[in-house]
Amino acid sequence: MRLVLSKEVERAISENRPVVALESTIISHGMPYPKNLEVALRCEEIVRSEGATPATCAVIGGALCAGLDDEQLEHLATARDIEKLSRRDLALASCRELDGATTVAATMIIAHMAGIEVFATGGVGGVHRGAQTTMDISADLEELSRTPVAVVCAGVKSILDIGLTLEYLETKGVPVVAYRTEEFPAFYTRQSGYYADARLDSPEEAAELIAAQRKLGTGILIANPIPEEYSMDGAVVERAIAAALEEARTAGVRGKAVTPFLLERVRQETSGDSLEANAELVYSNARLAARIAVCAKN
Ligand code: PSU
Ligand code: MN
Repeated sequence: MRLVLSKEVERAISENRPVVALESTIISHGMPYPKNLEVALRCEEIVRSEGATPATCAVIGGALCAGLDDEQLEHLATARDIEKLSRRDLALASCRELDGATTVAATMIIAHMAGIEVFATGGVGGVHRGAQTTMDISADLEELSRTPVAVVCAGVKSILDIGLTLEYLETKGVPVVAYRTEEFPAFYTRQSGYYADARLDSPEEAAELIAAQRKLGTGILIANPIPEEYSMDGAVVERAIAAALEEARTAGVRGKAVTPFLLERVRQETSGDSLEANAELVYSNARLAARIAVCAKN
């Protein structure tokens, strides 16, 4: 497998300057065009404005890429034949010289290969509702248990079973910390009814935790709640999610199609409000991740 760093990312890493990885499944499969491209570009801008270098990750022509140019971002945002790639798909995508968007799991792998320790996204995958029978558990959780990259997210959506997701992470030895709150957030809302293992109040504290965790070779989940002014009404979100889950069940959606299907249906059910909230929480995560990356190099 070929790892390709953009010039900018390569230079930042060789000079030991802060770099923040960004994922691409959110671009190709998590948001519609043109919002997806706008969000991808804005995230890079935010990371730069905080003094770090953005490294959006994807697979292009079979190469594992960390750092993309605007043309590549546009390709990921508009082309219809972009595969969704998680850990199990990377080797095949490489052999077949595919173009693909990377999930949290696959982005962590590329980030780690490149020497990047901090990664910002919107939401991570988790244990799906009904996983007791479907066994649908995102490979993101397994990756967090084996790859030392800190993932800044806004918690997980309640399309998942949040309680079981946290149990799974505990079993796998992944620290789950919340930023400036005790509660583990539920993506569109700041509340989930579940607690994180610990609260962090500054990027410095997060950087210190990352340095300590490095010795264990395990990832960290840093949950940064959606900014108050953009958080949604929990009841509205729950209704949309219930409708989406019911539809996925009757349509018999399976495997890696489940998460994109649910995300798209929830977006439609909330008439686009959720898309705005989604964009804002990703910006907030990119900013926090950049601040953490900067502290980690000081
Ligand atoms: N959850 C979101 N938005 C997303 C995803 C999850 O709120 O875009 C994407 C991420 O790329 C995540 C992936 O890594 O879905 C998880 O997919 P799966 O459940 O198939 O592992
Ligand atoms: Mn799945």
